[in-house]
Amino acid sequence: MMLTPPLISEFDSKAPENTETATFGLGCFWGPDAAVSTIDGVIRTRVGYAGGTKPDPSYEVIGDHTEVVQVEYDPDQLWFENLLEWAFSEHQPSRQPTKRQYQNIVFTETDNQYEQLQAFLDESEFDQERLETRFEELDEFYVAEDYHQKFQLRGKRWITDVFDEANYDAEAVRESPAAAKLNAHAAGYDVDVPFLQQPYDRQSR
Ligand code: MHO
Repeated sequence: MMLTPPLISEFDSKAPENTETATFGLGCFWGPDAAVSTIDGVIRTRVGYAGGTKPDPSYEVIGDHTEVVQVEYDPDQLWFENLLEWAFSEHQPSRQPTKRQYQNIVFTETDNQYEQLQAFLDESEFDQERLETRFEELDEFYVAEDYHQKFQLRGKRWITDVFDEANYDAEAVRESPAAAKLNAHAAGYDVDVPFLQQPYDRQSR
């Protein structure tokens, strides 16, 4: 597979401009960060802390917050309800970790998301009595430290060197649509990464 600076910057420059965000607590945020990027229509991701009251939480001093992934998606390609289906396939709704840091929380950010959540729960077969997953309105999202973002890219020099060559700093990598797809790929998911070219394609013809 060949990755070059122009391939990633071109892919990023073509990202849809109109996006919405959705935020989920689904355990240690490294995992869902990579997993959600496999979905077509997921444009960007970032991990952080939400759900608590402590101002300016950090990984070391998280207070009463929970690790969350924030997903930026294209509403023309994907509905919040599709992300709910994904979120419920990623966790066990009848179990809730005792540690607040890793709890399962579905946040809603708009009335429309709230309505989609109600519709999703009404149609679902979950035993409502045993549903431990929390539902909350998102108050504030605090972005996590750079070293937690796109965690599966850590040590994958064939990817990170190319972002360096393209002059992306840590924040630009975090916000990069290309980095999100590559993060899922690096985690071992079968994800469509349209800008990854097979190096011998041309020669073999
Ligand atoms: N304790 C785990 C989870 C980290 S996650 C960012 C680890 O260090 O691998 O909470």
